[in-house]
Amino acid sequence: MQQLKYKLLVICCLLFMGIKAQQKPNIVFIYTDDLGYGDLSCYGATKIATPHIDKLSKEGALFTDAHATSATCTPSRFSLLTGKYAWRKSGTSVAPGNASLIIPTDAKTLPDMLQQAGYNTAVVGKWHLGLGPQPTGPDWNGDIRPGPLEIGFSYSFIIPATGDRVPCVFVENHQVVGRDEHDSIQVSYGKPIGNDPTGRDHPELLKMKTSPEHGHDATIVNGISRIGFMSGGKAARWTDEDIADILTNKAVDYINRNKSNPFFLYFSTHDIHVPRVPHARFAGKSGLGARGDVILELDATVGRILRTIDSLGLTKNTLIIFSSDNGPVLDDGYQDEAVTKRNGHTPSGIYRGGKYSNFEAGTRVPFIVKWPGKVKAGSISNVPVSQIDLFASLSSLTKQKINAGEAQDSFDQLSALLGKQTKGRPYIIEHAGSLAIIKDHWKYIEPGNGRAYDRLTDIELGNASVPQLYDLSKDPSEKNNLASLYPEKVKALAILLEEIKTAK
Ligand code: NG6
Ligand code: CA
Repeated sequence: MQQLKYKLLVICCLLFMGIKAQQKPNIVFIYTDDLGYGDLSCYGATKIATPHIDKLSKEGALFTDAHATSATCTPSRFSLLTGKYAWRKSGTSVAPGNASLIIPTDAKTLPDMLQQAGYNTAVVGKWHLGLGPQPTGPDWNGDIRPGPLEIGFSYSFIIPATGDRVPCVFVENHQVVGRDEHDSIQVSYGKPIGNDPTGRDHPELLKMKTSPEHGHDATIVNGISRIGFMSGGKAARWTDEDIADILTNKAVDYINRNKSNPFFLYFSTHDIHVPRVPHARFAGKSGLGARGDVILELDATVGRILRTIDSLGLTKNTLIIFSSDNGPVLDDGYQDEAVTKRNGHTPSGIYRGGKYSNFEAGTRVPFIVKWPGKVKAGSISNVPVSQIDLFASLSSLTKQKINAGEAQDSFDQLSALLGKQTKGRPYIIEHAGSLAIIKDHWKYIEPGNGRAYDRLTDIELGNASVPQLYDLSKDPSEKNNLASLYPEKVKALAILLEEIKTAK
């Protein structure tokens, strides 16, 4: 009898532990590249329809005041994964394709924290945070480490940098996929290397012309010239048309493999970044040129991820967050008809600027959160939120402690991120050529010596030698600089920004 009672107790405990383990929600973070505030129909786009992402928003909360930390990729991703603003650390601006890993392996990262909480963690897609040791960078022909696996990911399948940078190969865990020891990969961001034709010398070989003066005219891979020189690794080189499918397949496989345990998938799609090369299924389908076509491709990708989660019965227990690493750009180096076929589409929505800009469109991005039963379906949240807070908020969700010195800039904003109408972040910091701070709808951009306008991308960068102050509640498009009218406001915001900058 005693023995039977004991057995029953053990069974109950095991069952209880099983239920508890299952209760931890899976977390899927879909991080798109260069998708603008106005690029989705759920955010008001009328020239393009994104039904799958719209569905995600109808089933969750759509945020109107959500921000990437920076107006380019590398610093936004650094901040997201470390909970520390990239501008606090030098060497975190847009990384070349052969950069060393810029996240220190001894720093506590978001995936470290989730691993500690019992999650299997994966990155699938664009990395762009460097690989390999300082100062040599990665050994493309050997073991590539440190990289994602050394900073908290259990599995990785990545594009090392961006599609427009060499080497044009995927890296799975520590190895280049399809590596051939008889055809070693060499990469150079200085002197030309190898005998592959370049876009500069052989424009007749290109299937997509580069824009004049942009630097995308080095080694040609798949008929597209890139930033940087590459030789060898012929069997490993990607075909751009297939990238979205390959990444989505890897993400789907990962979800399938981990359906019985809590997982965190950082799914970092390459669409909408240049070069924009849609699969034939999407080519010409948007009427807006390649940029519109890859938005459709991204939308289909999101649809597949949602269907996978559904078909495995994981929907209820999966928190999905969808966002972008920075704002939009039309001409980022290739003549892909993004400009000529624009047809009135406004990637930045009502906001001024775009990628690279201090103005709102640089960092104000789409942000959608779905978690059935926890986030009200079809809700819209206007509270200010920032991607820097995912670290502390997900720590709070998974009941992990953040120690002193870890994730110093990340606040627990879980309730705001789950769409509860709390106040949201007390202030937002934006980072492009200068730093800007928004508090209570007042935005201050600190003076700097950067250019006001970039001719190549046709983007207003928002740099000025004088302080700028905008009242976003009345002037969301930042047309009227009110700094000289409200010097006290300028002073107060400048002091607050300075305090945050110097905080240890
Ligand atoms: C810029 C590239 C641009 C893009 C960007 C990185 C030039 C002139 N422009 O330097 O094409 O690659 O870096 O984009 O080279 S990001 O989204 O990864 O930050
Ligand atoms: Ca980007």
